[in-house]
Amino acid sequence: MAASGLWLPLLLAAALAGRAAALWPWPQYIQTSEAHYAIFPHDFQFRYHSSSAAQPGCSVLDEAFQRYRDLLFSSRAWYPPEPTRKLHALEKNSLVVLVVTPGCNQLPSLESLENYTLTINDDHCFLLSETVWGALRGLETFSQLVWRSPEGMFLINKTEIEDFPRFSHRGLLLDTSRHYLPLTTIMDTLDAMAYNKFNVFHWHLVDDSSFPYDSYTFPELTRKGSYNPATHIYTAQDVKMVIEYARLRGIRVLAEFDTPGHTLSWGPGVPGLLTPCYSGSHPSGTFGPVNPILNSTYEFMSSFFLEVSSVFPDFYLHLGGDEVDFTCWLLNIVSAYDKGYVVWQEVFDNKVKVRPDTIIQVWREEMPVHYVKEMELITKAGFRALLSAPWYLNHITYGPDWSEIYMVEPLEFKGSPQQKALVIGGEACMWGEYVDSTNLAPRLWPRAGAVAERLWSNKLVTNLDSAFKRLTQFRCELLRRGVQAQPLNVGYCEQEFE
Ligand code: CP6
Repeated sequence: MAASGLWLPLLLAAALAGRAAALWPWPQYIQTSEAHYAIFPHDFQFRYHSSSAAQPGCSVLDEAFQRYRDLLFSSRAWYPPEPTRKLHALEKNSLVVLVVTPGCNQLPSLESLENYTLTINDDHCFLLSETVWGALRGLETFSQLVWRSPEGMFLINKTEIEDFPRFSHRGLLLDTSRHYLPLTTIMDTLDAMAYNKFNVFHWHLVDDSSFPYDSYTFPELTRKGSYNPATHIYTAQDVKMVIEYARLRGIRVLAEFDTPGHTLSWGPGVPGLLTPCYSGSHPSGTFGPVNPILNSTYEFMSSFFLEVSSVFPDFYLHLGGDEVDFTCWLLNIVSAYDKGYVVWQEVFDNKVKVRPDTIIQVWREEMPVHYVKEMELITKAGFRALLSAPWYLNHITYGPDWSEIYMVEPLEFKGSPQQKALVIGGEACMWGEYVDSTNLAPRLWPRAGAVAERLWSNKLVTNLDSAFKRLTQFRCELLRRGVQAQPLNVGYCEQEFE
């Protein structure tokens, strides 16, 4: 399909007509023209094609139609303006959606297809996708294509887009241990993730600082380990809500329960779990990692991971494994719960025996080797890899740091095509030591967008001028949608204070 020279994977955005210039992330193939059509908000419709596998009642799409209708039209005044020139109306004043494979009530997975084609011409305004997840991506693209004339008309250019993600795991890590993040903050972040076509929320739920996950098997964990068990916890109902909110946006929830290090907050709720530290022959009152020499540790861990394996329905769980001395841990990570696992790179570096289908997440810049080399070693050993090392959004500097994030090429390491195919994607990380709900959004956006485009768009989409212009516009669109995204440089947005 993408054969002819008419397809333009790498256009300079400025040369593009209308609002196609603002697309973020950039689609795989796009053809667009100056010709455009008017959309009339009062009776515009998203409609299911009669042969679509998804039909009214499909929660994922019914709710997405409502969200995108609101995003497009609700906060914007519209009085049919005096037509100053003749405009063609959008065909049927509708976007017709055809999903090939049913699956409205399923969860997205690592294997989910997200491809779609969007056709807007004289005869059609049509979104075709294999799955509902692809339809969600296409709806987002559609919403970014609509622009307004100076007279206030809603317009969309004649456009043909064929799109699919370069990598299937496009994640964002939030840390809810160092600072508790209210549910509304998590949901707002999930919305902004969907605008960027992110598809994995890596929920670093617990850590040394606090234990907000309310376990029903071990309620003492939050009672003794959360900042405030009345207010600063995630109940079973909260977790369910987050998972469903994410699902409706085509986002998986990858829960991390980091062990055996980073577990200080677990200690008060589970006596004997942590290794006591000694000064001379007396316990010093401080604790190390989870104590590997007690059978009770293994019993606790089995029960705890049995619980979280069923509370979090995604096939994958993140087991952590970072920043801990492995010399006393001769532990084979067990796989009794029909789950796949993601672990931090130390598990690989320390040669811990893991299942061959384990996913290794690279987070260290330089140690024990540069992250590019680490990607080579992990894939050479036959493991799948996730890249995070260059994408620490909690690191801030004065200046346009998004461009460094943007220019990372996840496959730049030396290796065979088979090795490259083992890189399933990457994650932007927002560690929480200095971040809570007051500063999360501006620190994330639009910088996380640089990661989102790197993981979605074609490898050849690396033009910084184009990216800067589009990201600047996209940031204004984020503001319009209520995301407190920080500026990329001097300038202003038309709708800044709306
Ligand atoms: N917490 C946990 C952290 C970090 C990691 N794990 C971390 C370490 C160094 C930097 C950023 C984050 N705060 N549990 C490492 C994966 Cl620079």
